[in-house]
Amino acid sequence: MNDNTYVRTEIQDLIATVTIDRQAKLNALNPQVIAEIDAAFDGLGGDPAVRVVILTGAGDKAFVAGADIGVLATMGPRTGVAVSREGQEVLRRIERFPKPVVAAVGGYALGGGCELAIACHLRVASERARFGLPEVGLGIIPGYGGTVRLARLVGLGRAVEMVLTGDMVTAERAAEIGLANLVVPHEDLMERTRKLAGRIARNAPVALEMALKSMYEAVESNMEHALELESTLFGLLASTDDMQEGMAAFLEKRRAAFKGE
Ligand code: CO8
Repeated sequence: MNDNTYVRTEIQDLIATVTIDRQAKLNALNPQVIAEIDAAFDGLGGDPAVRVVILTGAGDKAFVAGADIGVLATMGPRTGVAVSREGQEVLRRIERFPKPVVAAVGGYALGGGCELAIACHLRVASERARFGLPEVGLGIIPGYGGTVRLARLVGLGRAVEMVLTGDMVTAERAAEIGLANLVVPHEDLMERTRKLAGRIARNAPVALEMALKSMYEAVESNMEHALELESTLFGLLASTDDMQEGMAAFLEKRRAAFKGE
């Protein structure tokens, strides 16, 4: 449906797969790639044929090897802020996307690529995946939310270690510290990611959206507000046909057929 130069989208069985394909540069993010990722997500939020999104990088070597260093090398202080903010906005959109977004990481997820994976809700890593934030070796810091989000995922101590050393971590280590949700054989990456996405897609779409909203707002706010929001969203779901269907299906010992209403 959305085929740009570097980003293509395929939709099948309620799952949209968004593939970043700039293999000659290990899928590095230049402004066009960032804009095309944004455009790819445009239609997916409101498309009832999509319940889960998989984000991946083409080829065998990389998810995304970072922001394009050739572009970064030309920036000045003002453009530095601007390119950082533009990228942050797209990643923020992914983080707050109303449908679950799963990153399938089959190789390097470095710098902006690691940050992109972290902005997704879940990460499936192949055994070849390598995560890292090597920015300080280039004289910069992570600028797409890496200094903010990584600590929430793996804890401050581990995040500080990754950012200050710039060292890559293996898929196995990423799973140990909570950076990857699952590690799978390289050749099974897309199949296993689709399987996970499929398990999620079977659930009630509005409940998925409200669950994400409640969890992500909770980590950004105080306990009282978060608990109140959870109750409100919980109550809201009682107005959905899908709640009636989900509970009826349980009581009638059949599989629920959710409509997202
Ligand atoms: N940017 C531009 N080009 C890249 C990048 C990148 N991040 N990564 C790889 N490439 C290019 C290489 O230059 C090379 O191009 P060419 O063939 O034209 O010389 C091609 O991709 C293949 O790469 P290699 O030959 O280097 O492949 P290797 O297998 O030898 O090495 C590595 C793979 C280890 C991944 C290596 O390519 C590497 O170290 N890449 C850079 C990784 C990196 O430092 N990433 C962080 C970049 S900074 C960043 O992401 C900041 C994010 C926040 C920005 C906020 C403000 C904008």
